[in-house]
Amino acid sequence: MKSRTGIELFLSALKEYNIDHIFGNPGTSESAITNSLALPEHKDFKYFLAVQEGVAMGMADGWARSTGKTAFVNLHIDSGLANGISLLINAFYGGAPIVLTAGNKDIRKFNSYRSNLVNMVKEFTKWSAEVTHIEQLPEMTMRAFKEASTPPTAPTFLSISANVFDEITDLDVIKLPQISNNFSPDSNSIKILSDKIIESDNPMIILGDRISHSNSSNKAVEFAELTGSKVYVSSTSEINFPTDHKQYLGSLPNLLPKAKEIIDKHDLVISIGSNVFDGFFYIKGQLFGNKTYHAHIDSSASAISRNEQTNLGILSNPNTALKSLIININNNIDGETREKISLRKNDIYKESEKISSANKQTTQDKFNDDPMSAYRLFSELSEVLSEDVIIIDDSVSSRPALMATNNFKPKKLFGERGGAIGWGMGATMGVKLANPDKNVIGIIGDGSAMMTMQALWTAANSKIPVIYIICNNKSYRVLKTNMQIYKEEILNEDNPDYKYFAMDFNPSFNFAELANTFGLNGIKISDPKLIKKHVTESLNSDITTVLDIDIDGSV
Ligand SMILES: Cc1ncc(C[n+]2csc(CCOP(=O)(O)OP(=O)(O)O)c2C)c(N)n1
Ligand SMILES: [Mg+2]
Repeated sequence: MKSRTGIELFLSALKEYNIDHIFGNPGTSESAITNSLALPEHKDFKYFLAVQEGVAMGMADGWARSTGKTAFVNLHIDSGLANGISLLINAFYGGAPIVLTAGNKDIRKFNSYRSNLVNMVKEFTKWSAEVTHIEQLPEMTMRAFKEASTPPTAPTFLSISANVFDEITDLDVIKLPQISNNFSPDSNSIKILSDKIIESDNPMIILGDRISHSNSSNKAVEFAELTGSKVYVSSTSEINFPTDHKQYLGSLPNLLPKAKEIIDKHDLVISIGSNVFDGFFYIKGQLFGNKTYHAHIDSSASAISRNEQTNLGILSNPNTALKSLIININNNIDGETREKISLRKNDIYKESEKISSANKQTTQDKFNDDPMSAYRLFSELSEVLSEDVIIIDDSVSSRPALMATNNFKPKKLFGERGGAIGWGMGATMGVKLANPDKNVIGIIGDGSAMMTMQALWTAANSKIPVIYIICNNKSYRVLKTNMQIYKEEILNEDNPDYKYFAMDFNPSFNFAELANTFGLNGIKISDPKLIKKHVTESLNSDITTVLDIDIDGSV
């Protein structure tokens, strides 16, 4: 076997694991990497330089979510890693398959401000380890990729001591195993749940992002229609169910009493690929009472009965479980039950129509507001969005307006996970790199955009043509709406006096001018009538456009 350096072995492993995009920001501890990447034999690696680590993390997250493949990020030692951790948190809670690495100081210089990088990221990675000897490199690199890509997918981390890259080895790359994640549910549990569904008077489904991750949206539609269930989503950032479907009733409220009010109306709730409930504020109580039978199907064992009372847990790929349930129900359901389901569906259609009418009314009421409302902005946008466009939603408090004025099909929108702001600027470019032939529009709050504004430099440097729509409401508006919930629902104040401390931007940001300084196309818009024109002109452009749109920030 031929001898080579650790860095050459590592780059061969990346090739073996189908990595050709590298998102990163290097330092001296990564000299071996940049030294080798400059060689002609490695020209097939596309390196995307981010000038702030959050941008690299956002790009990797967007790319991984859109391709379903494992993304690779390399950051610099403790300092660079620290900058990346904020958006690593989003990737971790969202389950994005990402292998993150950082170079560390030579293990032989142990006492020279050498940090324990693994300790820094342990909380937000599925698996993390340090490679201190070249003999460990093949196994640990393979393990990092295997852990990241097998369900539940998540980021993993390798700290690599500088000596490892320079040492010589005759070891070879270890291939990744072929692991099917198409695992089937237990047939007895499927029988129990099918019977419960057939007996139920008003079943409800709660879908989560592992529906989208397992490409189960079509099966979820078939299942909802067969069973006549109401469909809610909970703590999601993907489109798991077509939002214009007549059985779709939106997001489960994230305040416990309001979510419980909905749950209590159902004799059967089936959570599928879902975290079920993730309310931010603590409110005493349990989501499920004893009158509701709660079944949970998931590929993540830890998601089942994580907090909620659960009567039946089914560990399975959601797609396979839904297929089995559909077959089982079809084999056992009688004509009378089918009739009952069909009547029940008419009631659900009426409920969803009521939601659509209320959304239309709000849009109409706010249509001529000055400054323009988020509803007007997205209603104008809806007229120029085709099936061909992918949306990155980091619109924060403008999200309800986006969802009220537009319908989305699975894989047509990727949303922010919650946690850290700053995700959307990088994620928009990551999704574009994954879909070079599609138009990708990032809709981003001004506060979130400002966190990772350095992304515009990467858009210019790496020539990644996307469209950013910045919701310039001149504030951290969501902090104001959450302050209202805090005072009313948590502190139970009778006559709350709202003082929105440290939530306004004065001066406000001029994103159009910022874009222009990077040689990009920056346009400031205050007149809603200009939105369609500018969006249309920006589609298919070979240069990034920033549409900086002034919208109302009042609460
Ligand atoms: C890294 C990080 N810092 C601070 C916060 C707290 N935070 C959550 S939402 C938010 C404001 C978002 O503002 P913006 O993007 O302008 O959207 P808007 O609320 O105005 O719609 C802030 C500061 C956070 N989530 N993450
Ligand atoms: Mg804002």
